[in-house]
Amino acid sequence: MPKFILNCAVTGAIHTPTMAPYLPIKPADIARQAIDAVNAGASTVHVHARDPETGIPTGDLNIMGEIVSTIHAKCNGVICITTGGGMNMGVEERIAAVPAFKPELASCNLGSMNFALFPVLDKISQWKHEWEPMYLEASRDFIFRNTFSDLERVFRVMEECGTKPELEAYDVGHLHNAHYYHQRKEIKDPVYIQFVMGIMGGIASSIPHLLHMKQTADALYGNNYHFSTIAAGKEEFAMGTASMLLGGGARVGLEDNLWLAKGEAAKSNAELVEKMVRIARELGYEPESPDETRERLGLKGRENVNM
Ligand code: KMH
Ligand code: ZN
Repeated sequence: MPKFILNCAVTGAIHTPTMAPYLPIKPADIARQAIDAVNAGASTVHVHARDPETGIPTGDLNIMGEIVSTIHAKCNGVICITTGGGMNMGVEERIAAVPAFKPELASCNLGSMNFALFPVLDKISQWKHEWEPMYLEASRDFIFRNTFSDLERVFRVMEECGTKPELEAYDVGHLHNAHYYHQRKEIKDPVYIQFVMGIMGGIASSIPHLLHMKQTADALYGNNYHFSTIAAGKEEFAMGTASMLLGGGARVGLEDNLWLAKGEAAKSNAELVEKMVRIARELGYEPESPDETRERLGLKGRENVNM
């Protein structure tokens, strides 16, 4: 059975409590859902921290510490800590969790870009928390900052911590940005790339776009790289399946998608993982175990983290 990397992104910093009643926001709930996702078949879990009362994204290391130490204590999953953080966080605050917890894996966003969340404002008028409409509206004028000097800083910090960057490519140009540093050996082999699709400001979710991202990565990295695909929203399973059939992995989770099926909200991250596992097995594929993913990506091992 061919194997694939199945990632689960548990809470993120895009969806807000009013639009996502099943979104975990308290540290214990975020950790619980991550553990359940691993038990359902995910080999890596991608985590953000939120304020336990309001759900607003936060860089508070005590909260992130509670989340990752609970996951680390209770399951064998590979923990991928965000460095994208939330729109309300600067670059230093966004990357502070890497030296603090020295994770095996952490996200690294490959370029500065627009990052729209405001379109949902047309759909919702009543909000649980005051910060929600302000946060979403702010994305109209928000630049998701990831300059080349930011990237060099992130690569240096991750190198010092033995943390592998999960390279988030929101467009083809981002693949070339990373290639420049790969040529300079500032990104070590094997390269691990997430094709991030469906974020307004980046590449849209479609099979021709996915093929273009894949063919560009093939041309730049040969076969010495691994990839996985994120598709925001309802295209999550279609693009995840296409990615798997192309030899890559898939990311599911409430960070990127709230829907189990048309009109049916996912009640947990594990439900989304279970659906992707069902699809995969129907097609003769099997999700990797966390240790198989560690081997594939050359990760430092869970005994070398600070959690
Ligand atoms: N939110 C996703 C579209 C990060 O956390 O650094 C990409 C992401 C980035 O997960
Ligand atoms: Zn994220």
